[in-house]
Amino acid sequence: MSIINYASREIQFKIVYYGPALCGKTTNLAYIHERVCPANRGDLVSLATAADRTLFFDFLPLNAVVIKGFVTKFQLYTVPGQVIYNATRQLVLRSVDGVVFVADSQWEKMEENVESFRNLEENLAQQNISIDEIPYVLQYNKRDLGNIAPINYLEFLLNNRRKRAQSFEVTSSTGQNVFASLNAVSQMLLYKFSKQSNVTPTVAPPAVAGQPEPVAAPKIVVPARV
Ligand SMILES: Nc1nc2c(ncn2[C@@H]2O[C@H](COP(=O)(O)OP(=O)(O)O)[C@@H](O)[C@H]2O)c(=O)[nH]1
Ligand SMILES: [Mg+2]
Repeated sequence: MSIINYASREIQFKIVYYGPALCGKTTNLAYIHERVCPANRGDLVSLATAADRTLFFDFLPLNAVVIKGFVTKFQLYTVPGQVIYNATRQLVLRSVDGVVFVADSQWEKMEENVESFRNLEENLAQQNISIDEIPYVLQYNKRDLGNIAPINYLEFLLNNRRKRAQSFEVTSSTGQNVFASLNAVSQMLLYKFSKQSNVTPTVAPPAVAGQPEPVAAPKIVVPARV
């Protein structure tokens, strides 16, 4: 649920990057963090085990669009993907506004992808949220690797609901389509918010270092250099 803070004149949206272990969630956030100019973001907090897996969450507020004088902030979280950390995933999912589901495109990860998506649905249902109500996009990540499933197959497995989600071919280690997917879910959130609150996003200051040109509202970020 978006939070409106009248004192600081901010609206906060929480976006959770969800997916199986090692699918590339932390890599997404690290890339975004690196490319967004420091004035528009906070610190990236990553708690990792010795095995280099996220234990708790990454957190990245991105200042972006101004809605009727309120600055919108996007807080980006990742969940730990391992099955045993379901309690942590439920905690991180609390009050979620939007989801980026990151699937690992490698053939041997299909079962884990499907299981993780099902787990997302279950954990949302615990909060009385249906996956069909919440803005989300799908990422098919690691498209640079050789042993990957074709997009059609991933769509068949993960994007088979009546209302199909936007999906992106991503290589998060190089940043390909990382911002495209973030922009897509952000726009969905802003659109939903505008409809509910009867206000329209107006100004979108450039959020990425080295990109002085204005960004068309309601996009929040654009890819920087390649
Ligand atoms: N080749 C390739 N490796 C990736 C990509 N995205 C992530 N990785 C690697 O996959 C491993 C797990 O990534 P990480 O972001 O920690 O996964 P997480 O558990 O979902 O947070 C790391 O070694 C990353 O460098 C990608 O697009 N291509
Ligand atoms: Mg991680």
